[in-house]
Amino acid sequence: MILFSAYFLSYLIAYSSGYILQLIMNYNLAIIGGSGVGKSIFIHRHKSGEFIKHHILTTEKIQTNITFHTTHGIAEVHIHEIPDTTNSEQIMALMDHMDAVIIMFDVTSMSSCLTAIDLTKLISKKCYIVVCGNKCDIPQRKVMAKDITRNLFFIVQKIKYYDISARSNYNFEKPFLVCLQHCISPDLAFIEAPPIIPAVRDIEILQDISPE
Ligand SMILES: Nc1nc2c(ncn2[C@@H]2O[C@H](COP(=O)(O)OP(=O)(O)OP(=O)(O)O)[C@@H](O)[C@H]2O)c(=O)[nH]1
Ligand SMILES: [Mg+2]
Repeated sequence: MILFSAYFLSYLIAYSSGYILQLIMNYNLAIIGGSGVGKSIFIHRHKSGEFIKHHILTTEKIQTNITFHTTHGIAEVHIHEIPDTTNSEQIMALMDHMDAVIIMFDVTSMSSCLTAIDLTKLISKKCYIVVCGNKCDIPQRKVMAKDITRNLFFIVQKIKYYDISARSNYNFEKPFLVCLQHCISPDLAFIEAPPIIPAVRDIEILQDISPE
């Protein structure tokens, strides 16, 4: 095995059991947003397929690795959950080491949306951003997709926004997909589905208001 790195990417060349050369690309991705918006659950859902109903309070930055099998090879994504949205200097220092950022808010909480807008203003010049409004399975939403896109288009013309639900799996793969498309290639697709265990109960998405 040979390990080296360049421009935030490192490539691990390894022989698989079938003696086929595999290229493993490493990326750092931050997931940041107010407390309780669903960052830990979203990461856990990707890793194990399971949806957890209780709040996993994250008190300090934690790192989790997820492997994605893509049409452009294997991507090892080092996901950094950042629970503190208040320390701008620390956030900006962390962004120096990130290839992309998912800014998450809860569509039932206007204050979490305002935090996401502030974070986008702070980070947008430094890092590629995908903004996600989580919990869109809940019918009593307070923030519509147009509220966030209208505010954010003033800041970043080409910002990507998705309604998502870690519970119902709506647009579940989109945030990681677009980050990897940005890092590797716009035509990248996943070739292996994550191990999704069906949500606790089927929840109908009442409205599809994502811009895409
Ligand atoms: N209905 C619904 N609830 C969700 C969804 N995603 C997460 N939750 C719930 O939201 C709560 C908080 O989720 P966490 O992932 O622990 O939140 P967090 O953003 O990691 O919070 P901190 O670590 O405190 O910053 C939990 O009770 C989850 O079950 C979703 O898509 N829909
Ligand atoms: Mg957490």
